[in-house]
Amino acid sequence: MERTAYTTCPLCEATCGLELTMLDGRITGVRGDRDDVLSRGFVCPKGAALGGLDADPDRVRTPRVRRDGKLVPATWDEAFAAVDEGLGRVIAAHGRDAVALYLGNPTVHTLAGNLFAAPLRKAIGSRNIFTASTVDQMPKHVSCGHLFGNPLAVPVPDVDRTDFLLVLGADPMSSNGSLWTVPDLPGRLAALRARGGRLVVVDPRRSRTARVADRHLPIRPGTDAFLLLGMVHELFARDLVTPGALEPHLTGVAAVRDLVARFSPDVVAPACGVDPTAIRDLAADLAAAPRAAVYGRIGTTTVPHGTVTSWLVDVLNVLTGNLDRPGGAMFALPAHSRRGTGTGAGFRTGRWHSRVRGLPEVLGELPAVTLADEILTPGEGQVRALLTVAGNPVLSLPNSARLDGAIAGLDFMVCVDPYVNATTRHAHVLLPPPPPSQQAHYDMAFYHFAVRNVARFSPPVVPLPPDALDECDILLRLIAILTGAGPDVATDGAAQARGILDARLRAGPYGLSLDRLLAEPHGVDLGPLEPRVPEILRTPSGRIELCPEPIAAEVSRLDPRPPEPDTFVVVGRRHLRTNNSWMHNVPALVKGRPLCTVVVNRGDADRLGLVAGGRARVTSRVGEVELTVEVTDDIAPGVVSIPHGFGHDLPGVEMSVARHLPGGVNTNLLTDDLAIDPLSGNAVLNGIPVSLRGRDGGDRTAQVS
Ligand SMILES: Nc1nc2c(c(=O)[nH]1)N[C@H]1C(S)=C(S)[C@@H](COP(=O)(O)OP(=O)(O)OC[C@H]3O[C@@H](n4cnc5c(=O)[nH]c(N)nc54)[C@H](O)[C@@H]3O)O[C@H]1N2
Ligand SMILES: Nc1nc2c(c(=O)[nH]1)N[C@H]1C(S)=C(S)[C@@H](COP(=O)(O)OP(=O)(O)OC[C@H]3O[C@@H](n4cnc5c(=O)[nH]c(N)nc54)[C@H](O)[C@@H]3O)O[C@H]1N2
Ligand code: SF4
Ligand SMILES: [Mo]
Repeated sequence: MERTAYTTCPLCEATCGLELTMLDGRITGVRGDRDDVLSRGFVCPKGAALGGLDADPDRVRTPRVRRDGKLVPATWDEAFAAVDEGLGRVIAAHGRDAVALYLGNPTVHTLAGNLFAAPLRKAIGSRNIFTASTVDQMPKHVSCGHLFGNPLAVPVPDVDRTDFLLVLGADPMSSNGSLWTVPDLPGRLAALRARGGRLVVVDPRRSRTARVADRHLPIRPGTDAFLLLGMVHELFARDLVTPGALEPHLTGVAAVRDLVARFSPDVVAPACGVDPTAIRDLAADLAAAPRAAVYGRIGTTTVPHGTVTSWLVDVLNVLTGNLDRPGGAMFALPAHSRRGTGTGAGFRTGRWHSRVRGLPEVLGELPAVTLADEILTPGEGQVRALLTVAGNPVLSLPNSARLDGAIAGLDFMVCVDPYVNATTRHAHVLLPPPPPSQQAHYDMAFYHFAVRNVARFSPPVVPLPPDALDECDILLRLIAILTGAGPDVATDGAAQARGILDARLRAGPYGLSLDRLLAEPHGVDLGPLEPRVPEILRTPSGRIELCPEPIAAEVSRLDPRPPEPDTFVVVGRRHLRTNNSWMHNVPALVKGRPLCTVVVNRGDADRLGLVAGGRARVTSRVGEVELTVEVTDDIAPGVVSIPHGFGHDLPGVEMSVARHLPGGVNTNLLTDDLAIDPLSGNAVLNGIPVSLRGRDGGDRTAQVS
């Protein structure tokens, strides 16, 4: 019989509430839940395709163990015994640092990952902990760590109450927001403009978000730090610095003024490619707006000075008095969190360093760019075994051909993942979590970045089949193995997860409980964001430290230089129907025009003799790929765009739709594992120098930088 069920979309950071139509244990229809307290009926094409993703015939539902070179079905007991044997062997012979862990993006979406990834990291006892954070947002954590003493205190634009929103290096109309849980952003931006507010977008591409903006400023990739330094300079020069209510909670304003003194708009303009008048006007508009917020994402983090850029975003919020006030950039207060005391030990990085490149630890992990080095370089502490949870590093990390080869040579690999993909095809043991319909959901991570305080718990809409294992149990059994309790420990992960969540809700700021949330399938609205300074701060001074020493030192090394002539750089892009590397196997999401193309500026294409629909070769220091060309006026000259997450046609991949996508290539064959943001170790994925030529090459080659 057909029935209706409510759940939370687990696919992106917007955390939409969904109304599902269920028939015989399958999702047959998906709509946005109109009664949802946060998403109010919004749904995107990915959420609408949840049924297809949930029931994907290529989804692995039985554990696999490698026998005679093949990944063959096994029982859970056999699989965990193989893990115990394999990891035990490596640890006994080479010690715990020989085991590396890579946690991928969905670990912050699942209850299992949110609750049990931390104890898993601890149980491994290795310095070689890696996550997708260092190919994503680590610069923001480092900058917030230094500013607020609290790396998880990331302010978000209070879009529903603001008058002026400045977006840099983000395309939330395509991504639906990131470090900003903001379902129905299209509706919220339309409301902003309808009430007379303005949206300005800084992006080398005329992205979907740029298209709905009042103003689009193209910028040279990787140079937002210079634009923002010029704006901060202008605020001081025009006496527009007005921290307002933040004043008593602030130190370091004068130091920032001294630091930016050499970065006038005229000095930075040639480096970032934005006209000095435009920089001055932008600073003036930001200062003049009654309530304003500055927001930066991938184009401000996965770039050479990601931490400095992320810091400048919040320096602007602070100096204009917009941090922590309604309509500005505010901090959420999740129902499962605790209020702080306003001071703490502060933040530091580099408590240990990576063995090969000496890169500093950040938040207990090492930069993912150096995973291949740690596997390939012989010596004491060499990585010989890898455990991945919800990650596809072979497609996601830079210089992935090298990483793929490194992973292929490991002694032992365990993957917790529902697909045999580019990465997990190398597994010795594959442990598949159940599909979304069979997992409980509560967004422990994303409520920290929500535009409104809400709480929603979604129990599984389909009971777990007897031969499946909740992902909480998968992780708990791995923890048991790694702590020496053996492969046969009985766990009750789902119940344990509920217990922990209930306790945290009860101890939390709103005194909620799991029972209360179970009774409210559309979520509980806990109100608009409220000021949290100073309580959220954890700096030793109890103040916002606006000019932290490590960041100041990095700024003093910056050199605003114009780019070399005739060079190309590559940037990414996201499409509404994708999510990183793992949604290309759902026919509804990949139908139509191929999504993986190289987008080239019309003038550049003409000069190089490239034509729309023709082929181009793109070459970087580390590799070369060939793609179909799209020609447009919507990208700055000298910039080309290629999306990431494609390139599934590798031997052994069991994703029958994704494998055969026309033209899909892995852009991370081009990105360079040596290019990092020094303060966070984050990968540089945007602004990588490349050369570009038609398939027949010849004399139409642009210069490589
Ligand atoms: N060039 C370039 N590279 C990029 C980016 C870019 O913009 N440009 N973006 C970067 C960013 S922001 C990110 S976050 C990373 C992502 O990097 P990764 O996290 O390594 O990659 P994903 O593609 O998100 O892979 C998610 C994996 O989780 C699996 N999975 C899905 N659901 C579940 C589940 O419920 N449980 C478990 N255990 N597994 C599940 C999927 O099958 C897939 O293997 O990529 C980065 N790489
Ligand atoms: N549909 C969809 N949604 C997603 C994902 C997905 O793959 N598909 N992935 C999810 C994940 S893991 C993340 S982290 C978020 C990311 O969320 P966003 O950051 O909003 O994602 P992008 O669409 O990559 O937007 C980055 C923008 O930065 C621009 N850009 C590149 N380099 C620069 C630069 O140097 N300066 C400036 N100013 N701009 C630059 C690019 O042209 C692009 O428009 O999206 C999440 N949501
Ligand atoms: S916006 Fe994100 S959370 Fe909402 S339906 Fe789409 S994928 Fe799901
Ligand atoms: Mo991400």
